[in-house]
Amino acid sequence: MRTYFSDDNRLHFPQAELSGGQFVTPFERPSRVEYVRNRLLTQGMTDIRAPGPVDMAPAQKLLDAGFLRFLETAYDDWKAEGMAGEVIAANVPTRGMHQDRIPENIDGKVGYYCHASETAITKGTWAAAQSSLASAQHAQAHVAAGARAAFALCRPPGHHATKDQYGGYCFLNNAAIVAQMMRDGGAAKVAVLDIDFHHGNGTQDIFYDRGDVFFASLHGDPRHGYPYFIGYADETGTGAGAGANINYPMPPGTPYSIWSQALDDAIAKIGAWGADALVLSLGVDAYKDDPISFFKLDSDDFTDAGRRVGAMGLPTVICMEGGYAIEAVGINTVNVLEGFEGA
Ligand code: SP5
Ligand code: ZN
Repeated sequence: MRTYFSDDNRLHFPQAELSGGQFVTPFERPSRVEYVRNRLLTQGMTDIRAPGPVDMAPAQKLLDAGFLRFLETAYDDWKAEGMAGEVIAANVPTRGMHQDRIPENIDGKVGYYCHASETAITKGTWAAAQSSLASAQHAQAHVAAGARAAFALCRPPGHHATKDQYGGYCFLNNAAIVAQMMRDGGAAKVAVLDIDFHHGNGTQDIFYDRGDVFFASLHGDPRHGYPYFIGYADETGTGAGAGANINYPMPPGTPYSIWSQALDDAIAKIGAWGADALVLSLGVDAYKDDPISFFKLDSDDFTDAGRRVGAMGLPTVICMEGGYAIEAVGINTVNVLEGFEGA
């Protein structure tokens, strides 16, 4: 399987993540994808290519125009306001406040466009987010040209980014944009299967009212884990999208024996729905030693999971999402790819 990967991911590396009331080095850091790249090489998956240029047209079609302008200019606007540090949201529109009036001051604007203040924006964030999307887009083009599957080693990740909000280490929703590109390229029905530990709230948001893109997410129960306010099992889609969204929230300590039942159910539902192409949002933070998650998958389980996804037999674009047990991220990610290829 071919991989697309951009060194420009390194342009995004904030000094600080707000975690437990302290600023820490972000869990989502450049070394994560270096471990994946090295593991790919070790395992002989040496077809690793830099993506060509990003195409922002599909993002502009799917996402909020003001949000895209904000991402592009936020850091410069922040600095122009005389702020000393990185861009971090401090004021957000909560219950009882206006949800639809966008402040002019950058400090207010940041709160409007952010849903999780752990995530900072730096000088290189926009360029890195675009390079991440470029990897996903060129993986999609490779599949459109006839490859069974391709791997986009995306960083920063994307699945928490909505039409108009960043957060959860995500800025542009790579998986969602690729799903739209598959639709535009002729796939009538596209499924996004999200096996990152966290609920794929951004992807759900983008397709919630659409009947042509199915979304399924396996994740930590929002009563116990980020993103906390979304990801419940009763979120099943609306309007034309009714029945095309399925969530599998699971409790702390969930082992592979339970998780894999949810995976099988999601795969069966995607099959019954009649998807003719697949996007896999691949986070490996369901791993037992992940520092910010609470499932108990072992490294071999990721191989088995990859096998089950591969057995669906669909043209597939695999987009990297989370996974923070740094050294194991490489092994677990490549295990999924090897399982997929062996199916
Ligand atoms: C793409 C992805 O996996 N995003 C995850 C975003 C998680 N955001 C919340 C992180 C909370 C970290 N708290 C650390 C507690 C350490 N015990
Ligand atoms: Zn995650």
